[in-house]
Order: sequence, then C-alpha cells, then structure tokens
Amino acid sequence: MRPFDDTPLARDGKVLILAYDHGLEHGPVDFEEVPESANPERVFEVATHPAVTTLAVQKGVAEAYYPSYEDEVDLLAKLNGTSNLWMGEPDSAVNCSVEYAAEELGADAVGFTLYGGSNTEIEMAEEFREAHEAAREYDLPVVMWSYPRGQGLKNDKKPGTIAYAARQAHELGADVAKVKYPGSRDAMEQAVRMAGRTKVVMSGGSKTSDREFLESVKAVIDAGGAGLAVGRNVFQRENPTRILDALEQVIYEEASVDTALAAAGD
Ligand code: FBP
Repeated sequence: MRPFDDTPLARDGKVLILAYDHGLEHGPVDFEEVPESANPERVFEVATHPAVTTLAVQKGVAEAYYPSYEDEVDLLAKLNGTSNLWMGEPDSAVNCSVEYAAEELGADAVGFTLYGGSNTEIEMAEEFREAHEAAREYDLPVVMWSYPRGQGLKNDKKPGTIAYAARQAHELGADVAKVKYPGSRDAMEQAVRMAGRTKVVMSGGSKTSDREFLESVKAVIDAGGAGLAVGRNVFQRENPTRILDALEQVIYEEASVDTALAAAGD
C-alpha cells in the first residue's frame, strides 16, 4: 500500500470527504431544504472545490455522473448502504464490489459502513474483510464509516463508544475511521489515540450554524484528527462554496473559526 499521504484522499495529510449517499441512506427528505441538492450534478460541481479530497457516492450516482467529472474530482465509491425504509437490525447491503469500483467506476478510494454492536456485526465485519483485502490488491485506501449502533447501544456518541469505533476501524485495517463527533476535543483525542495509525475524521452530522459546525471541526483538528467527511452541512447550504472556503482554512491552514469565517466573507 502506498503511503496514505500520496493517495487522493489526502491533501497535506488532511482529509475532506464530501459525502453524498444520503439519497439512499435517508431518502428525499435530505434534499427538501435545498431542492437543487437532489441533482447530483450540483454536488459534483461543489466537489471540484480544492478543499474536497474525494466525493463519496453510491455506484448508481458514480456511473451516471462521474464520467463527466473524472478530471476534476476524485471518487470514493461507497461499497455498502441501505435505505431508511429498512426496519430491521442495523445492517448495510454490499452494493458494489471493489473490483467494480476500481475497474468500472474508476474509484480512487472505497468506503464501507460497519455497525459495531449490531446483531449483524459478524457478517458485516466479514464483508469488510473481503472488501479490505480486495482494496489492498488495487492499492485503494479504505474508509470505514464506523458507526456503533444496535439494541444494546443507547447512546452511540458516548466518548468511550466513539473511541471503540475508532479502534475497531484500526484493528480491522481501515486507513481512515469516520466517526460521529463525541462532543468535545478531549473525547476526540481519546478516539485519535485509540486509532493508532488509522486517520480519524469526523462525520458531519445534521445541519447546524456555521459557527457551531466549524467549532466542532476545529476541535477535531486540534485533537489530532485528520479532518472531516461531511454531507448535509455542505449540500444543505444555499452556498456550499462559502462553507468549503471556511473549512479549507480550519482544516488545512489550522486557522481559528473567526479567521475562517472572515476569509469566507462573514
Ligand atoms: P452527514 O455529514 O450529512 O452526517 O453525512 C455523513 C453520513 O455518514 C453519510 O455518508 C450517510 O449518508 C449518513 O451520514 C448516515 O447517517 P446516519 O446513518 O447516522 O443516519
């Protein structure tokens, strides 16, 4: 495997994945606030921003739109995913193989959800093993959406749970662990420590104010996290470029939130 920093997922050792698999995971409700966001072309355009290292989409969106953007955007193919219509135990169908992602879609990285703590964890971990080993053959970096959830987990953002999620991603071989924000810099530091050489990025979460969102990203960077994988906090804004300008400051320049907001025109 080539050094992580030489992969398209990284810019100066940092990561900003734009996630756009919400049409599958949550459904049309996520596009209501900004109706144009239902159009994948709009998000591919947004992903040409230099702050974005890769765009994470499902196979169907990649097949339909990536051929027009492959010179400007690096693709992260999400290999599994499930609709919000599914009412069973947390689980995620494998919708795309690594071979297909690499050879047909032209992916630069792959992503995989693991619901640690779910009754389906064993099968999901075995599916992850297959994907991880195939990704190594293609020299593609692997991002794990490491989201503990299931009947036994009442609070999936507890610091100890997020640290465990980061560690689980590390132990299973992920290059990047995408975890929910555990609420503080200290808690994020614990997750980063547990992740060893696996990079830790924060999952964006539901839309919040510019300041609140940037403060959480800043806490992640200050905790030694590599950056962010974000969807709604970018594409649910009327002006996604403005927040990406601010994120570029916080993530790559390690600027303060005030400086980032000023640079973005506040
Ligand atoms: P957001 O930044 O919008 O939270 O997106 C991150 C993400 O992991 C998406 O890739 C995915 O569609 C969604 O969150 C899943 O969220 P959840 O499973 O918590 O509903």
